[in-house]
Amino acid sequence: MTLTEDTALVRPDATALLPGNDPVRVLGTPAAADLDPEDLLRLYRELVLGRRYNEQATALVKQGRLAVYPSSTGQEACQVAAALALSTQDWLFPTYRDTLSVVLRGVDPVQTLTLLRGDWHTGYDPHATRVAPLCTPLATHLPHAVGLAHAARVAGDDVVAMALVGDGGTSEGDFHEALNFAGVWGAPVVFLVQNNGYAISVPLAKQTAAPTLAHKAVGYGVRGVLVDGNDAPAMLGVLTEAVDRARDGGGPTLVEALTYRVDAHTNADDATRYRSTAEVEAWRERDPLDRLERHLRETGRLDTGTIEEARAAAERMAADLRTRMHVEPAVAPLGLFDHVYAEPTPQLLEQREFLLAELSDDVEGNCPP
Ligand SMILES: Cc1ncc(C[n+]2csc(CCOP(=O)(O)OP(=O)(O)O)c2C)c(N)n1
Repeated sequence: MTLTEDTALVRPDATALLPGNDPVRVLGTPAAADLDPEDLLRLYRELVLGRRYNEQATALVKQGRLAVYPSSTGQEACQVAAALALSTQDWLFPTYRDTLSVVLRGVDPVQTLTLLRGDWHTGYDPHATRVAPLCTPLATHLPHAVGLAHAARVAGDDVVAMALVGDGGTSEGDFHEALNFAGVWGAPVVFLVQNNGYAISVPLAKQTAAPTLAHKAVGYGVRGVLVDGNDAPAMLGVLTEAVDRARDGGGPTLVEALTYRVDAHTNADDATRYRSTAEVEAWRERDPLDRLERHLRETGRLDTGTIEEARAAAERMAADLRTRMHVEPAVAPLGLFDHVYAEPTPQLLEQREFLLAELSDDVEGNCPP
């Protein structure tokens, strides 16, 4: 057998891996009629909650209670579906923009926002919650997700990892290394790329020449799927299928969700400097919450009582978050140095001593170590 023939034997069928030309869409198609009404109502309630959570967190920045908040307004269908597609034993690997997914996985919202308040490395226990810390360096969490998923499989544990990343993050070396390892090992991992059109001010056209971000999977032997990220039922369907496939040994999937960041990158960004109001308005027309609500009303599956109930639950969550975020947290400045390395470096110890000396000089005793 020649080398070429040998290679041909192991080469995956590229056409089976390629994303379809059209993104998967469910709402407004006959397929929508087949969806479980309970699932649709659950999605609706979570979207209402998610929108309110984003509004409240954004307000907390203005009130000085959060240092920064990268909003996921407009991307809630991705956030909700990512959380709902996972089972209890699975792991979520979020970025700074994915706190809504973290909350919907069951992590306390105040603990979720601890990093963005600037109090501590992370406010929740990743092992207990099966949610990795919010990742700020782009894409560095993706190899971690693959490693965890692969290790779980080797150990015989039933675990799938879902790793979230933005369109800009797909240009990072870590993204490519993670895809490569996931493909080679057939790791039970799902990559959800939320393509919201921009990496801060850099539009997608300046980010990549690839026809779609889902195509990036194919070079690594990973399946790529393109989905309308503002269609909540489509998102849930595609992600659930990808998670089930990974769990059954079918290997990794990369899902590219076409969506839009309606707010600025963070409160520190002025988005009017790089995109037009008309563009934002056009995307507001495709708002994931409005679309699902309209669909449910038109098909007679949503009554006023259910809408009011969903909004009231969202208000209760927001009021609780507001009250608890207005309580001054008890911070221990020296804790900054804990958990950074198993064995602290000499430089870290030196910095710790420096801070200790500064704190001891504080005659008012306002900053107890
Ligand atoms: C390794 C690295 N380089 C640069 C940055 C600075 N940075 C923070 S957010 C961001 C844009 C990321 O865009 P994208 O991946 O599309 O995600 P989005 O913020 O739109 O959710 C950049 C460049 C960073 N956090 N990490």
